[in-house]
Amino acid sequence: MLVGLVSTLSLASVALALSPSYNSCPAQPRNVALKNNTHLPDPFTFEDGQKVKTKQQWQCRREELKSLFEEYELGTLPGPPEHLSASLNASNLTITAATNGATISFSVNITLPTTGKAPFPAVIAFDGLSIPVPSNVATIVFAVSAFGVQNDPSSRDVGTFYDLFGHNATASALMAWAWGVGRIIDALEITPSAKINTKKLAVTGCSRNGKGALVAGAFNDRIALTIPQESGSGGTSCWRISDAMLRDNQSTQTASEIVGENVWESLSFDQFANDTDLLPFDHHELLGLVAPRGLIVIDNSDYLWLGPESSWGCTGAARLIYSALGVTDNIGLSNVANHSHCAFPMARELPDLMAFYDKFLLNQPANTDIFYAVPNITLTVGDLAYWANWKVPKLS
Ligand code: MCU
Repeated sequence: MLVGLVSTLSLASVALALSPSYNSCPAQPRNVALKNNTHLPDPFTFEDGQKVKTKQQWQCRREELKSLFEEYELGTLPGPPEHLSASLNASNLTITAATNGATISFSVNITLPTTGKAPFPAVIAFDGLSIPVPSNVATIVFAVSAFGVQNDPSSRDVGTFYDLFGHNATASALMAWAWGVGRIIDALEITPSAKINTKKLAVTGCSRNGKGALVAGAFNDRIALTIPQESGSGGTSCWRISDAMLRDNQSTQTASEIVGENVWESLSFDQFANDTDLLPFDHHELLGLVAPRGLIVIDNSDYLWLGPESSWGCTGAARLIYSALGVTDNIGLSNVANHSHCAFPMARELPDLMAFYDKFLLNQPANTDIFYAVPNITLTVGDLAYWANWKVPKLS
């Protein structure tokens, strides 16, 4: 057995360096007066009515949206633990985190690439990989279902994350995983022998794990590329558009179903299950939290349950946020049907994914102007002008 290499770090002193926070932003509201809105809420208007006109103001609006997502849908994302250490043993990186007198350990499995030069870019894959990864990019498997269990409603507060934070933690399973991703990156940063370039990290997952990959990308600024695959409701679909689909007799997953199925959302989301028009946000803004970083949505319109129309409209609205920031091409959507759930159709979609890997992990120029569906999707439950009924500013 190889002798493990151990690195430790007390994170309290470097917390600021690890997660850039926008100190110049006003205090973020956790509670707002809920208003009925049958459109997707305007990303460019603060809760107090002020307009977002600059990129810097967008950073503050982003902080505001993060707080609202924490309060009303995903639960609180805790800060870094008081202590964190990492030990590398062959391909296993074991991370130990301690805070408030409790300690947890969990391991991720690293497969280094067969070509390329260390330190390597890497894809963090939730519960295993279901997309291709280039031969010069590493893969890091994070067993999310043990970290935040997601079998059914009885999984609430079960898993390694809750062993650390206790049962008063409000974080949903998706938010628990996002916290775990932050700790994996902390561990990689203090473990150069793992040979991973922490400036070139992607996160991916399919289906329920795709919902989680999106949340992890949204809440971790150190992720360069986010790849949610067939994530559906709770992922790249918008709650309001999915409800409109269901009203139109397209049997897709909605908030009213999801709150009873599993623990992907926090309990504070229950109040919106039958009234998503009251939400002060929708998932175009969750996607928008990833901006200006890379984001490619991989979809499959064979399954109505995944809400292909909802994901299409929602990602289209998110693209307007990227446009306002002047980086329209940093978000893509590739929806190719005729294959089973979570099976990646290589021949058609590999070039799309490769373009995003090239641009965001491999420093290669690539055309990421990719936004299409085969077969084509037309919004039947309200077009983009209806859903995104706000003005898109050119942020200075
Ligand atoms: C698309 O992800 C989920 C879906 O939200 C669930 O309703 C269904 O039960 O499982 C899907 C999944 O994770 O499939 C692997």
